[in-house]
Amino acid sequence: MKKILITGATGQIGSELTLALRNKYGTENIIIAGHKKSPSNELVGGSFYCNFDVRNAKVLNKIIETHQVDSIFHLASLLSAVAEHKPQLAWDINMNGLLNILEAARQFNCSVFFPSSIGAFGSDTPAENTPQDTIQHPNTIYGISKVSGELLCNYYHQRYGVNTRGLRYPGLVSYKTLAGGGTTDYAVDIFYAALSEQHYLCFLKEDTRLDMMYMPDAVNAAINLMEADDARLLHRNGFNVTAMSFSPQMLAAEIKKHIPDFTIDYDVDPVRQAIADSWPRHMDDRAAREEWGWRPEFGLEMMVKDMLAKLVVKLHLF
Ligand code: AKB
Repeated sequence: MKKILITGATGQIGSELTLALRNKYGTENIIIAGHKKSPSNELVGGSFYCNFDVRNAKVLNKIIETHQVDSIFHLASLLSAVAEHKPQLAWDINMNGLLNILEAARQFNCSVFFPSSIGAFGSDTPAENTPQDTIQHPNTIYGISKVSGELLCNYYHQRYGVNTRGLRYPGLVSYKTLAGGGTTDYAVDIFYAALSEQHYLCFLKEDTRLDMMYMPDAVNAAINLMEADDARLLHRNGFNVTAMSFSPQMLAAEIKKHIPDFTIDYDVDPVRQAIADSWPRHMDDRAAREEWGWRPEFGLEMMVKDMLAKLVVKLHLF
């Protein structure tokens, strides 16, 4: 990877992946793209920033050609809950955006990273130890776009030799940028509420256990997969990766160890609850461990401690 384009750079993953890639590959070699949200000064940090919609293939191709991009981290997409409210728009952005990226990659010989999700599974997938290769019948538009995205990336590799690689991310917890429109967003919101009000009203049921990961591990996973030796990869797209599995009740109990007055109540949102109920509780990520050395650093305890420490500084609560 010499010249890297990151789409969706202002989002939850993008805002941290950009900084990590910049540290590793140099400011001048990172081109960041956002659309709806303005980038912070920290995010731009001397890199070239462009504002464009990934559905605009002409602009995308021009950026890739002008900057001689050879690798694309394609993060721009609508998340599960917001997609359920705007299914046609979600399909348009998630699928046509990806198709434009893959076409550009084919034309300009770029590698592509595509983040899939636990959303690529459905209710008839085994929820415990969810295998790498298993039934994928999601019943959300987000999940359908993710499983289609995995297949499309595989197709571009087989048919055109495009170096596509991707992960199935679980819910991601981070302090720099809020998630937005996802089903697992509660696991970020809860920290802000715990610190500011010592109380959180959760939109998922207390025992809804899902795979989760702290952002530093998510960022490392993306970079390590893209740098992995091609000869070792039996899979390419949709690698299961997980770091922990917890429910709102379990997360609240861990936060309470640090904020003893913290309490949680539940006001369940039926749309997000139905989505969560169709997702795995714990994926088997052995393929990622064996094929490119996946190994997460953060478990629940370490993550909660780090999140609280970082947010205390961010929110000036000391
Ligand atoms: C969401 O909740 O939509 C995402 C995801 C798990 O893909 N965080």
